[in-house]
Amino acid sequence: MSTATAIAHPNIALVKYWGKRDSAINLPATGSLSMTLDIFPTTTTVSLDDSADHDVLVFNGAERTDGPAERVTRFLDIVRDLAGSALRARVETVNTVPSAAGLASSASGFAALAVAAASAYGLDLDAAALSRLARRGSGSASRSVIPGFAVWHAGDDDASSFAEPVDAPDLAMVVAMVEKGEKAVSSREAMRRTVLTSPFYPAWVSSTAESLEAAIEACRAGDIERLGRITEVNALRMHALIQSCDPPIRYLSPVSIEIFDRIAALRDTGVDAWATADAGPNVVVLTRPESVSAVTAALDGVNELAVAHPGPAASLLPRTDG
Ligand code: 2P0
Repeated sequence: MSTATAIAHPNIALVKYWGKRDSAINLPATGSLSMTLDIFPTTTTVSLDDSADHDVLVFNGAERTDGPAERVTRFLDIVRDLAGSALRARVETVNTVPSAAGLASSASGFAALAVAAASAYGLDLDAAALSRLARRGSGSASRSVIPGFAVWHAGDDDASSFAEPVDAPDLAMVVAMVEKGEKAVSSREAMRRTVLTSPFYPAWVSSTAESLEAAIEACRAGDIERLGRITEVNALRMHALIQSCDPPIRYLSPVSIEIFDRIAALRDTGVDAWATADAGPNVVVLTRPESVSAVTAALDGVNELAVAHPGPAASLLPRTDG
């Protein structure tokens, strides 16, 4: 029985993915830029089972038969199609990132699943192909396959929509955990609602495409200040966009806003630090590695904090069963 285990880490976007051009294959409306973290790994084992007539998902020790299990089966169907296999699988996943709290748990989850499932089903895929495959599970997972900084090219079809590495200056992130609970509206539903109802959506698409080009240029030039400014502006534009849906959605809480204010005040004292937030109230601060302690001091007493640096590619773990 073929089995494989993979590990992957979440990523935080500096220029965000928000809105799909094609939801059937997760083609994004724009490209995006992210840093894969070195904390909060997801470890996933895929074991093929020739006697089973359905897939099994065990998530953090508990068997699931609801939405996440159906999403895993739909993803494995794509892998089975590529591999020409009908075998069902047992998927055991251990996720250390607080799930569904806007900290990219689906990114590390589907990146680890893509790498483990590709191996278990005998597919030999390069990094771009793994990124494309992970994208089918969750858009942002395309970037968690890649180490460090990654650009996900929007592309115009399945073949051209994948992430690849980009050179970047030395940076760190401080994650401020505001809440760990499940968010009220999933990113998937919120993106759908945004595309359908926000009058600002076309402006988001055009301005994000411009921000992405500028951010890649800043990355390659090592221009941290420019990259940081683009990161914070893009995050606040995304949250303004999300708030403009009908019915509206608001992910940032009063504590999140307070953190953005504290980071702006810290910047006024000469420290390079910029805030961003994904589809939830947690805030992530981009900074220079030498300024991490200034950032954590500025956030003292507010939150549970975690410090992250650029992390590794999603990868297979050596087999331990001999
Ligand atoms: C990002 N987010 O670029 C943006 C910023 C959240 C806010 O990608 O529907 O879980 O699975 O493709 O990847 C979260 O959306 O959505 C996300 P699907 P995904 O990181």
